[in-house]
Parts: sequence; structure tokens; C-alpha cells
Amino acid sequence: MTLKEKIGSKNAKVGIIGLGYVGLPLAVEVAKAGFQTLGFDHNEEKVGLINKGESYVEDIDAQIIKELIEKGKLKATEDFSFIEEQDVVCICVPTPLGPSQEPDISAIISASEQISKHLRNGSLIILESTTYPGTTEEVVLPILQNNGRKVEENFFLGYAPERVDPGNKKYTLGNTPKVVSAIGGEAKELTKLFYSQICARVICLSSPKAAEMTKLLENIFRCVNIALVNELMVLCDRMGINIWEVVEAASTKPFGFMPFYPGPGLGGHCIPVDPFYLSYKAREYDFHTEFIELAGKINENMPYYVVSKISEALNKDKKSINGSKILILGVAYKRDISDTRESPAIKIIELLLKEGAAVSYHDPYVEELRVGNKAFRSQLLNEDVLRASDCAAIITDHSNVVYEQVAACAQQIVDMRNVVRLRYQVLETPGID
Ligand code: SAJ
Repeated sequence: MTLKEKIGSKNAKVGIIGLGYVGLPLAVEVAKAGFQTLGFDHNEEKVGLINKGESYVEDIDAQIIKELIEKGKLKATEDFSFIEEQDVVCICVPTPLGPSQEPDISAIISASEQISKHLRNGSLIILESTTYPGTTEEVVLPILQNNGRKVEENFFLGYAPERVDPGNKKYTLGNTPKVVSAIGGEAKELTKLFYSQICARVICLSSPKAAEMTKLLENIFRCVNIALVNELMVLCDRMGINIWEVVEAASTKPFGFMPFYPGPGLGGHCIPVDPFYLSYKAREYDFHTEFIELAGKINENMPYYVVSKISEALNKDKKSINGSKILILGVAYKRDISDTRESPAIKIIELLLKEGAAVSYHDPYVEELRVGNKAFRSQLLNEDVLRASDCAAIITDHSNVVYEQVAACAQQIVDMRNVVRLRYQVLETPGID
């Protein structure tokens, strides 16, 4: 069978490298579609959990993994030599930033090197990780072409960015359009054919660079617009205007507007990170991506703004941060998930500790949290805890917290998600539900 026939008939063997919040959902969908799927990860614990039919990714139900394991459609391994059995290999590894905001694509490089070591002749390799335009052709391709191999002759190479929105129950891999591209016509066809087995809509672009840039535009769009409303929140605060009312009102415009909401800063491993992949690459072209730099500055400043608001609130009771008991509500990076990576709450707690505050937190999704060398455990939320706190700061507005109680019992509240005010304040602009 040709690769095209194998993919079309779902007889292709598919390897997924990197079993995180992108790779595991992809492996599950590929296995559910009927492909023999092998997940690769160097994390022994993750491999063990998957093979036991357990899930460590909130959006993936363990039952589904168990069924796919029992059917023999899904397996996980740390042994990268099994790459030689794969007809299709997707790279879904993290692309963080280094200590001075420079891209760290070491995971992409080591995955590519593993593939190069065990590459099966004629297989299709697809990079999914979010990265700067040029990575597929300038970084992955040379590694795969070493020892005389040639792209399109000995292997095919594509790029297809992930669009996973953790916690989003409405949009899944299957119903989210998939942008793809590849090097050469045949590779484009194979990549489109592969994803059309698991995604309702596949859009093929002219080049991997265009697809890499598409993903960055999506995330920079969010980063810049969140920075815009964050900056307007600070201004509206000084002007005595309710920014939340303004955003809700602007949202009534049925065209040409998309609401973003101010908050305590940017969390997660995408929006605060991905834009700096482009600003890094742009410098090679003597280009300064000013919007990204400005947005980064504004978003990075938000935790400091939150601390200033807490200080202002305490001041109403003639208290200082130093020695005050401050209760942080919600430390995950966004609502109704447990992920705390890059969460602004961590920076806020760090700053408060430095000012001498006694900090505790409540987050129903996050049992324990480490900030620097200090370990915290989520504490129960009740009237006594609220009354004993000098200030309660709502940083992440999980849906399952009783904000009525917070509003009734807290001595002071800093509400960075407007969840208390929204619940208790009828917006002056009638007709907005
Ligand atoms: N945030 C705001 N105001 C907003 C929206 C978000 O302050 O109006 C904050 C959130 O609290 C969070 C951060 O920004 O701390 C990022 O939030 P996010 O909603 O962008 O969610 P992520 O980073 O988990 O996932 C995003 C995807 N989200 C959406 O499209 C809604 C999407 O941009 C990417 O598919 C994904 O990153 C990724 O993997 O790149």
C-alpha cells in the first residue's frame, strides 16, 4: 500500500511525540478515527498513566483512553526506536521561552533528531508545535535530511499548528478547522488527507511559513487585544469609569468588535509566550514588532497593578500590605481549569510576600501551589476565613466559587475579573443581558 492508501484506509501507523495538552488529545482523536496510534514521551509517569488507561489532561476522559488501550488502538512508550514503524509522525512538544524571552526550541530539535535516527523511508512528518516562521524548513528539515536523505524522496514534511483551547467544551479537535501546509505538492496532499480523517475542515496554505505565521497571528491577536483592555482598565480606574460596563456595551455592536476582558495579567503557555517567537525572528529582518513589545510590557505590568489595588483597598482600613492577611481567590491561569503555568497569581503572590503580607489562597482546581521556595495549599473558603482576611483578591473567577459569600464577608475585595461587581451591580446600560 502507498502512504496515501494507508492514510486513506486508516491503516497507517501514527506516532505522536509529546503527550501534553496538545499531543494527548491528538493521539486520542487519531486512535478514535481508527489509526494504530503510538504516543512517545520521555516522561515515564505520563507513559505509565496512559498505558494504565488514566488521563492527566482535564479535557480527556480516562474512560476513552482505557477503551482505546483495550482495543489496542492506543499505546504510549518512552522508546523512540519505535518511530521506525510509524508511517506518520506528529511533533507536539512544548516551545517555551528561555530566561531572556528568547525561543527555546530544544524540544523540537531533540524530537527531530530522534525521528532522524529512526526515520522510516517514505513517512510523513508533521510539526504541530507553535513556533516562529521558518522553523519547519530551517530547523527540522536539515535534521531530517542528514545522512543523504532528501525531502519528498525519502520522507514528507508538513506543518499543522494546534488550536487547542484548554477547558473549551464547545470546540474540539474534530470541529475546529485545521490549518496545514507542507513542503511540496505530494506532502500537502498527504497532510490534508491525514487531518481530514480527524478534522471536519482542513485548510491548506502555500507554505509551512504561512501556516507558522497564521498560528502566531491568532495568539498575537489575543495578546495585543487583552493588553489593550488592560491598559484601558487602568485609565478607566483613574477616570472613575467601569471598564467592564464599557466592554459589555461595546459588545452590543453586532459587527466589527470582539470583546476582550481586562484581568490580572496573562497566563498559560501560549498567549504570554508565542508572540515573542515572532519578535525574536523579526529581528533577523531588522524589524521591531512594536505591538508585541508594547502588549508584553502592559500585560507584564498587570500583577504590579493588582498589588497596587490591594494596597489601595487596605489603605481604606488604614492598613498596609506588610502584616496584612491577603486571600487570593483563584490561582489557575484561567477560569475552570487547574493549570497554573505562567499564572499571574504566582507573580502577585511573590510581590505580596516580598512586601511582608501573610498570603493564602483558595482555588477549587489547584490543591497546592509552589511560589519560589514557599509551598501553599488551597484553603477552605468560608465566612470565618473571609472575615479573618484583610483583603480578598479575585484573580481567577472559577465558576464554582460562591462570590455572594465573598461579597458579604470579605473586609475588602479587589475583583480583577469583575465577577462580584457583575453579580451585584446592575449595569447602567439597560438591555445588556
Ligand atoms: N485573558 C484575559 N482576557 C481575555 C481573555 C483571556 O485576561 O479576554 C487571559 C486569561 O485569563 C489567560 C490568558 O489570557 O490568563 C490566556 O487565555 P486564553 O483564553 O487565550 O487561553 P489559552 O492560553 O488557554 O488558550 C489559547 C487559546 N484560547 C482561545 O482561543 C480562547 C488559543 O488562543 C490557542 O489555541 C491556545 O491558546 C494555544 O494553544 O495556542
